[in-house]
Amino acid sequence: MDITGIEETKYWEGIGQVVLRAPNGASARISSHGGQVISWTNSREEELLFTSSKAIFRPPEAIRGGIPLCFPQFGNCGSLERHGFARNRRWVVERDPPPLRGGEPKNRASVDLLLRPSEEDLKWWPHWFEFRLRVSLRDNGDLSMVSRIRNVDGKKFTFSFAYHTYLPVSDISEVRIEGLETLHYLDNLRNRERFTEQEDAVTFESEVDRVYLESPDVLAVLDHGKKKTFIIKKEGLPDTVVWNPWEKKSKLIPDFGDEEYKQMVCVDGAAVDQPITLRPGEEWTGRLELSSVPSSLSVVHQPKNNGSSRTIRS
Ligand code: TA6
Repeated sequence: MDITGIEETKYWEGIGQVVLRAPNGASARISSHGGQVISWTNSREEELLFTSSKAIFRPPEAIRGGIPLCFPQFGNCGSLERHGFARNRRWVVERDPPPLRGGEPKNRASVDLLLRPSEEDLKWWPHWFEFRLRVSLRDNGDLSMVSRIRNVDGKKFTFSFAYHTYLPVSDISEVRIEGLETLHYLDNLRNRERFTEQEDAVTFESEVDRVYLESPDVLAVLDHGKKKTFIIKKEGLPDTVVWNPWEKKSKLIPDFGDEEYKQMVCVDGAAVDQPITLRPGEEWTGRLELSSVPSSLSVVHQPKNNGSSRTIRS
């Protein structure tokens, strides 16, 4: 595979990793365990994803950090493991995947990974699928992920999905999320009851575990402490999950440090509230693009007209 900017690292306990490198020195590291992006660094080699110091990088645990892929379900329902099994399976590099609809800009370092269900998976979720993930690194260091899920079964199936994105922050008290104002959300801390966001930004003073519905395709996560803003762009992902476990819940998570809630926030592009149904032969695509820009808190954005035009001044 002669794609510039890609190197496959040696296998460790049978778990391979791929490193993508951009001309500006940015990089992304993807593990075959879970098809998970476990590192994304900028041109100054600063890490732009959070990973717990207690993360376990091998089955049967999902890696606590980076961008776990939650499929075929997000959440805890039925017989499947929480957030589905995709993040806990061995993915393979696909050398010659079917072309992406709409193509992909040239000169990008990218890798394609593929997951198909095992016989064991089919016992728990009896649906044949092909899950193709393309991870790309733009020349400017932005990270792009495209998930394509195809129904290759003889009957329809329904799933929910999330890019469970762990973002590092200076201190959770310095963080505000813009773009979710006025939206309805399901509060996982209050029996998934529906509420309306009253604030002009989401800030954190305690545990937050919410699914914002029909959220815009562009969101901003501002970190005043680092004077940095993450820009999240998504497509095919109507919901946004926001999670910070805060102090009490952190102590109950074995592969998470007691104090680590201060240095992370999950902001997930997701399709959760309205699960997706595919008939045989149909394919769903969910795109996520992350960038990190210098910023101050003086974020100015256009009044939302059709919900899409937003200017973020950095
Ligand atoms: O809403 C996010 C969430 O579902 C939280 O309830 C919390 O469980 C988090 O995901 C982490 O889940 P995990 O299975 O990765 O520990």
